[in-house]
Amino acid sequence: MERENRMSLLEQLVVQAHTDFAAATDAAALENAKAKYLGKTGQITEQMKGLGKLDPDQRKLQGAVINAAKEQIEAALIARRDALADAQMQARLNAEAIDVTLPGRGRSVGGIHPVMRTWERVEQIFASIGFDVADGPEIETDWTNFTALNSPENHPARSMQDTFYIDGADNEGKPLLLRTHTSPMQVRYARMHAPPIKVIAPGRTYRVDSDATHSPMFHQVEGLWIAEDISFADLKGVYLAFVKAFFETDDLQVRFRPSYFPFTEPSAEIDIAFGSGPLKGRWLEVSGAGQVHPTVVRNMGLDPEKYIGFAFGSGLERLTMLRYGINDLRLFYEGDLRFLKQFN
Ligand code: 2NL
Repeated sequence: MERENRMSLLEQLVVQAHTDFAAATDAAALENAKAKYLGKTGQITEQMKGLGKLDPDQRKLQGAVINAAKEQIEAALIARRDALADAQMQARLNAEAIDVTLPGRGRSVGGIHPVMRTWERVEQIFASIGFDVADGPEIETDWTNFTALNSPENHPARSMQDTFYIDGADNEGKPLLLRTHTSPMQVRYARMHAPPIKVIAPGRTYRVDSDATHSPMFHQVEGLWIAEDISFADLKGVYLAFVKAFFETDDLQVRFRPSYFPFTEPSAEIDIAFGSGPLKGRWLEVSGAGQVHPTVVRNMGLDPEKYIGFAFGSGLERLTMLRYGINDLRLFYEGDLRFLKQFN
């Protein structure tokens, strides 16, 4: 009688385990359900523990019966585990369904910004005529950006309205600022190299200025040539060679028009005029230039009685606009791919 009861209890456990396993909809729930039967204090385990109290004959019989039930529960568990794993895989396959008929995405390739193209082109051309390329800090000291370049102490360029100042100061307590031109790099370079010096300094520059024709960040290239025996004619020759290479034509003229800069004396604006093409015959301003002021030569650590310097500065945006016929500076900074893709 007792045996019959136990058997029916085991049968009930098997049926109950099937039901519980079926009700488990994920792996964690299934393992919890498993513990109820096969865990340390699970019902099948408890049945096993009870065997010790039986006499040997009964223990053998009853043991076999419990084992059979245990095996059925284990089989049900494995079947349910497999079913859950299959269902999970199926769900994943559905979610990650790949439509092999879709075209490939391809790898999108970045392009070079037109101003950077000009930058690279300018470096390449000047390198080919013997100029070194110098690169330096965009955060500058008041001395290298202004004082060394003969900028008067009370000049408006030094005001907060025209120059971006940085919180903090250099180790002499002087203000730090975003360079307003790349000439401070020329000063640094000249102080580190012995003449003859032939160098260009291209790079980002910053001014508090923002409208249709001015950007607070823009690019410049400045050139510096210091030697014992050069003249304006040499500067003119180099600049003419540069613009001919840059604009890929010999059919152009260059003229120097008197102007003023604090760091050069005398100073000039350089204009060019194409002999053909859409801009034919119009004088176009492309650069400032001049003989480096004796004070600036001295600030470079050189004797102005011995050395003569010539320098020029051009806007890379301006050169780019002339080369490609771009009529609005703002196009460079908007990141509109319809514009940018035309240069790649
Ligand atoms: C401009 C003005 C110019 C220079 C740049 C220069 C650099 C040193 C010494 C003397 Cl280290 N001069 N650079 C000279 C004359 C004109 O450019 O605003 N150009 C767009």
